[in-house]
Amino acid sequence: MATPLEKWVEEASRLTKPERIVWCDGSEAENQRIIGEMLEQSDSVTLNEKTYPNCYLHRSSPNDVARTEHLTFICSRTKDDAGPTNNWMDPGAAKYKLGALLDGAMRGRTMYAVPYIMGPANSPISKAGIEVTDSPYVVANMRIMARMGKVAMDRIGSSSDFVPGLHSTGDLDPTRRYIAHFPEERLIWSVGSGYGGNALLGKKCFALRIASVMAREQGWMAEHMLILGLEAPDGKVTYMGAAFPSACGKTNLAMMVSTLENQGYRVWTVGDDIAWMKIANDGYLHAINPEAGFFGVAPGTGMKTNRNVMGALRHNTIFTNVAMTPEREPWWEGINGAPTAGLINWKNEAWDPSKGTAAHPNARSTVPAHQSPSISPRWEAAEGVPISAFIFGGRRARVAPLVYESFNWQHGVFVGATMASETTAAATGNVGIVRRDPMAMVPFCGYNMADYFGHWLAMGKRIPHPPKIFHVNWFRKSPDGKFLWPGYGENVRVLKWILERVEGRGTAHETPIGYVPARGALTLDGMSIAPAVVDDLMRVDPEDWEQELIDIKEFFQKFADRLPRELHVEHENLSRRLAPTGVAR
Ligand code: GTP
Ligand code: SPV
Ligand code: MN
Repeated sequence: MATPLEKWVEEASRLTKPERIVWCDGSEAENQRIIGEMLEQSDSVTLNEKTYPNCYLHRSSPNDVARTEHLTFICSRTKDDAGPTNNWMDPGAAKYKLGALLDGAMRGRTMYAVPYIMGPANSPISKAGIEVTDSPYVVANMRIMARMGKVAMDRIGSSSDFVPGLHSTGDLDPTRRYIAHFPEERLIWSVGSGYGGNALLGKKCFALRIASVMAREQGWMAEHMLILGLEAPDGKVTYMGAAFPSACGKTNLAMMVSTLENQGYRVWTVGDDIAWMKIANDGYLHAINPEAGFFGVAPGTGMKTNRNVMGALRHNTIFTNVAMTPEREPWWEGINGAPTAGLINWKNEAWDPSKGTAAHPNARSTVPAHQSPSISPRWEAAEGVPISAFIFGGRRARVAPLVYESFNWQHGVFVGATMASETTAAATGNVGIVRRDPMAMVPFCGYNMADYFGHWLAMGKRIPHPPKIFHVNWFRKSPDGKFLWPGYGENVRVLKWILERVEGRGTAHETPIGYVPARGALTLDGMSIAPAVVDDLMRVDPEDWEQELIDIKEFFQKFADRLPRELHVEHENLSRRLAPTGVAR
């Protein structure tokens, strides 16, 4: 008798009609075979075997270099269940439309059946999935990003407790590209892209869009958050989760090289992109990293900004859309000084500075998590790690101070729900436009965000020891367009203040938007920064915030009656705090 897993793969193959089906076991021998197929079938090369052993460069189609949010759909039964921040398609219509594109899409190709687990194999918080795909590049990446193969087959066995995902690169034509999620069925169909979050279905499609729906139904949380442990001089490690939008610094914060290491402060990495969290018996929210690798942004990463990331990607790494030196080493803007002669750009052409950057701005590396020098000894702990602080943040050239603390959980949910950030190259479209991106989840929430805010509010009531909620902004600029804060390893100074606030120490100054560090509360020794710049970083300008109030109100109106009333209350509270004289607004 066929198992539900076998039956589903059989069904997928009836639709896509591959020449053969290969069930992946995850072994090293199989991996080498699949990399061989990747090198044969796509624009991929082996990098310098001496300096970058077992590393490869894959060049994707130039029209397929980032997530495509306008082609991503939540196919819930009703449009209202997808909500105003998602694209919606009727599930039947989606099956019909994508079905036509998937019909025979794997003719003459191999279908790889990739069973996988999101989370440590022995964790009760983990979940299983299967991805069938016709892309060897996707298989090789899934092997790094998830626990793939036999371990997942053993777990799934004859059960039907897995999330199925059907992926075909199709013809890579963006007019025939769709990433569709069926939340009621817990099903994913993706066609027409071979890139990142569009194609590695365990990541954004399952671990965020489908998992967010499951989490709400089952009383847990699936968030676009890094997980880090901050070690203090006494050796105690405090865990924090931070939600920043795509390409806004999660990987760099999670893997940071602390500039306060000489004072005993050190950062340990548990995860860099996604957190699954459940309330544990100790009354804390416990987090696991559902992923097994990092799919990190390359540009901007160098020995000066992040030695840990650079150390991690020296072996067993797949680079995507980076440039290559004549020595066949990977190269990108920010890696280490000026480009050398003879550089090949990400499109496999001789580099010509007049034709743009050598590496694509969303070029990435796929690295096994355990290769990071900063990996936490508890990163695979079955019970997860207890979270003491949540940190929201984004890219704001203006308005948002370096760091502030919310007054309480409900206010913290308002801070997360009203987050805004300048758009980045992680998704196609304009870069640098400020948009509201609540909890960094706008591209990843699988249901109506008004209900998602309601879920956050409800969780706060259920967690006996809820994390304190903070907001940071590493990207505030001076009027001449320069970053005011050096960022990267210096961000540990902000984490140290957050830790002190969590422990009831650390002095703060109350502002209408929350608590900012009191003068002198932020440890700045060993750093050259003018006191006036620190004041600029902390400034809460009432005029800017009055404009925020207007923008937030407009954003909230999208959700109409479905928005929890607590958020209206918080909007009124902020409005009142900004106008202590009681001027009506
Ligand atoms: P996703 O993988 O898309 O979710 O991105 P992420 O949030 O993990 O962002 P990542 O850490 O990869 O950083 C994105 C870009 O921001 C890179 O070019 C970094 O070099 C840059 N960056 C990260 N942290 C800082 C910082 O503290 N200051 C400044 N100025 N830039 C930063
Ligand atoms: C993001 O865009 O938030 C990423 C990269 O982490 S991708 O996997 O392409 O979604
Ligand atoms: Mn991300």
